[in-house]
Amino acid sequence: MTKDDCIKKPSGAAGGWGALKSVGRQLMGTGSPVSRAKTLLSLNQADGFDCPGCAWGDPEHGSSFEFCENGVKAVAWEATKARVTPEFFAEHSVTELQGWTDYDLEHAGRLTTPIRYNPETDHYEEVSWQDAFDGIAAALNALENPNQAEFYTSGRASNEAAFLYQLFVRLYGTNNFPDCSNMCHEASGVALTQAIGVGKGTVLLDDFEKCDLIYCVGQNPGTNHPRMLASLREAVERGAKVCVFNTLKEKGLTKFADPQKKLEMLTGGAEPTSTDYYRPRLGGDMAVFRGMSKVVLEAEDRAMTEGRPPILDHDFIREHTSGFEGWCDMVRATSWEIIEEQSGLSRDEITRAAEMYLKAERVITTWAMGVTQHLHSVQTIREIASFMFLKGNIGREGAGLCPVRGHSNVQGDRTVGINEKAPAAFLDALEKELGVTLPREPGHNVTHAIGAMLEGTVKAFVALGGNFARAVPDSSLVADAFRNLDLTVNIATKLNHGHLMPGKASYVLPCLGRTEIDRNSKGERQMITVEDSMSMVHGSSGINLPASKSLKSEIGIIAGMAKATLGSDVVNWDEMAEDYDKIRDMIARVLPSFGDFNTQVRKPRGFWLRNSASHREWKTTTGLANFGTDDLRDRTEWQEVKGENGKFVLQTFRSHDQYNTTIYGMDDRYRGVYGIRNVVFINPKDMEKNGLSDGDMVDLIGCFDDGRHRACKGFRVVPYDTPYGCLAGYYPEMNELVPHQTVGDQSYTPTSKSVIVKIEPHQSA
Ligand SMILES: Nc1nc2c(c(=O)[nH]1)N[C@H]1C(S)=C(S)[C@@H](COP(=O)(O)OP(=O)(O)OC[C@H]3O[C@@H](n4cnc5c(=O)[nH]c(N)nc54)[C@H](O)[C@@H]3O)O[C@H]1N2
Ligand SMILES: Nc1nc2c(c(=O)[nH]1)N[C@H]1C(S)=C(S)[C@@H](COP(=O)(O)OP(=O)(O)OC[C@H]3O[C@@H](n4cnc5c(=O)[nH]c(N)nc54)[C@H](O)[C@@H]3O)O[C@H]1N2
Ligand SMILES: [Mo]
Repeated sequence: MTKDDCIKKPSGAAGGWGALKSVGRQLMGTGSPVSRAKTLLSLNQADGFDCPGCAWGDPEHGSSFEFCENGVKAVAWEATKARVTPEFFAEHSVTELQGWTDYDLEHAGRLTTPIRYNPETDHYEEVSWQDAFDGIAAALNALENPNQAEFYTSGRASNEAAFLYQLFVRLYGTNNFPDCSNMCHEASGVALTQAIGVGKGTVLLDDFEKCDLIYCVGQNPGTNHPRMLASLREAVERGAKVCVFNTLKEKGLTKFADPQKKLEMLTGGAEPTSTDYYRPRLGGDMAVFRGMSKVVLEAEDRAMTEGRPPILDHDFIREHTSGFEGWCDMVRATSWEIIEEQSGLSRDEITRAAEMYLKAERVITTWAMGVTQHLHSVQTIREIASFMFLKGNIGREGAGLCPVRGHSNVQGDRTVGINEKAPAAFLDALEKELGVTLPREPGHNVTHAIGAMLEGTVKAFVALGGNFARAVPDSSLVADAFRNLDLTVNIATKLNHGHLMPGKASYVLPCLGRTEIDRNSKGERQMITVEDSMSMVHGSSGINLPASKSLKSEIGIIAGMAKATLGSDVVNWDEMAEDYDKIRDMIARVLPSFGDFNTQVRKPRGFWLRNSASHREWKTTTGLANFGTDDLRDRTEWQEVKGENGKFVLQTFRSHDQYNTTIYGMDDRYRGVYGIRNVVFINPKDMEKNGLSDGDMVDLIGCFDDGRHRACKGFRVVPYDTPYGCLAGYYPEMNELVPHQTVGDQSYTPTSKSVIVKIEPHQSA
């Protein structure tokens, strides 16, 4: 492919034949298409397995086959026939594998046996499970202090695995629980806990069928939550408004051809997924919502002077909220000038977007990483919540707040205790259950763990899934720190770069995936559970034969490590691993909201984990829903640089062919990019100003001033419909440019959507 073949005009709508073709390719890839098709038919079915693709909810009365390109890719990725065997590791040294791309490592296939790094030969070698467990236990027990170990979790782990893992880690003696959520929706958790007393969304999938307005902010469902497109499209079809705020014009948010609709597929039709589309600047959403609130308050004032009925829900505000007056004063005092400058939208545009709110009775606001990965994300989400309180758009049918989660069980993992500062009530209940004292000192999140690694105070790193070293900011700096560790342990399905930075003792422990049958020693099938973005908890059991006979379930691996490290005096680990019902029983004793967990979860589609805010009960400091208390920032990153002097604000996001650090393929179909990932999307006016032409190769240089040179070299310029001064490019490659020191206020989330960079002509050396 020549340089110019890489970029084409994106054509057609999201979904449709393009998605089906891609699915076909996945099915026809390695392995038998028939068995793959069978696997796909079990996706998100009451008696099948939960799709590892994303955390979007499942419809109550689902069609027989919930189609989604994202899910198909995730399933095909796991169900590959390619295998990484001990022979593979005998052939390739770790140093050699470090030179492979993310794409090539993933495509090597499924891990098959436990392996241990041999520093003398620089190769991984097969090890027995018991030797692995004993080696890990010896290294963990040799540490002076349990706080020298970090226990990372990625959000695919089931409720049962995550609960058992936190039990092990807390009994071992630390609260160091960095997890992927720290880089993801942490700001939603923090802001919603302050505002409504629960760090989760308040809507169910049904509410999308009943609302008359959806604000969809800072997310790209066409790629990342394709099943959400059906909800948006249905909303538009029944006459509801869908108003998008996204820095880029994302294809899925304009039109969607539903592959489940046969006629549409035949006629090549597609229906809109939004009615209104606004493109704010990076980091401009707080200003957008502040502006919309101003419009609502002004409309209320007019209604009052003109003797018309009020627009605000005064009963809700009086009975249910705190801080209304103070917040209103702040909103009124904010000038349109600063709102327009920060948001990049005109007063007219913001007024139009807010007028829908004046008319709507039931409103849902959804958001994802475009909102959560900035310095002032917590304040932005508080502002969104405050705006929603104005008309009581929470805790009633068809209305509410909906952070759209990433990993399929990232929400559940937090619920069952993956939390570096777990609520006291949870720790109290756990202590009562176990009859022991547990550590109370807050542990490390991802940002703290990175800091401790760079300082050299961390000695051991254990990962329940994920790809920490590639997913974090300053990834090569963090990778160097890994090499000084005494112990690294990775529980994983497939090989990734995080496994190739061995410390003194290193193990990779291969586990069963979601799609695979999990049997105990008696041959009985086991089920795990997950919680989706809408707090629905349901069972999941795989249907494929395991990729290798030597695999263990995540639960089996955790139990093995725990037993070897701690013994079985407090918890009978073997018993738990033998029967997951026992883990669920313990979860329900510690977290009463799970009720009769084992019975409830066996009902088709599972059960809803009661959410106090959805019932207008406010478990906040004031006992009420809290209006925001923060003003807009003095200056956003965009205001700092404004695209002047070759400096820009960069967002790092996902292409259509990746799952976080997993690179399925090299295309980004909906954005018209084929065969390459080293691209930077830029506004044509910025190109002109900087003397750049389509196809030029440039270097991106980080501007954070701490003496470290941050660079991504040799990136192709792609003219794109992004606001001037705002660039975009793919993660994880661009993590080299994200400084680990710039993190969200109160959330500690790396600010991956507002990185200040310079563009320079490409220099090859
Ligand atoms: N296929 C696939 N599915 C996935 C994933 C995947 O990698 N691949 N990842 C999963 C995970 S863990 C997560 S967290 C989710 C992520 O789901 P998303 O949040 O959709 O992920 P991103 O690709 O980071 O996209 C961010 C979107 O926000 C917009 N944006 C960026 N900054 C701003 C801003 O300041 N304001 C506004 N209004 N918009 C902005 C971008 O243009 C982009 O459309 O998806 C999950 N599902
Ligand atoms: N610059 C930038 N950085 C970001 C982001 C961004 O938008 N921009 N997004 C952030 C976000 S939202 C997230 S969630 C993180 C993601 O960070 P992580 O969750 O750490 O990364 P993943 O790429 O999802 O992890 C993939 C690996 O998980 C393992 N795996 C897959 N399935 C299973 C399983 O069932 N069990 C086990 N044990 N292992 C499994 C495989 O080995 C695979 O290689 O990255 C964050 N980093
Ligand atoms: Mo995420």
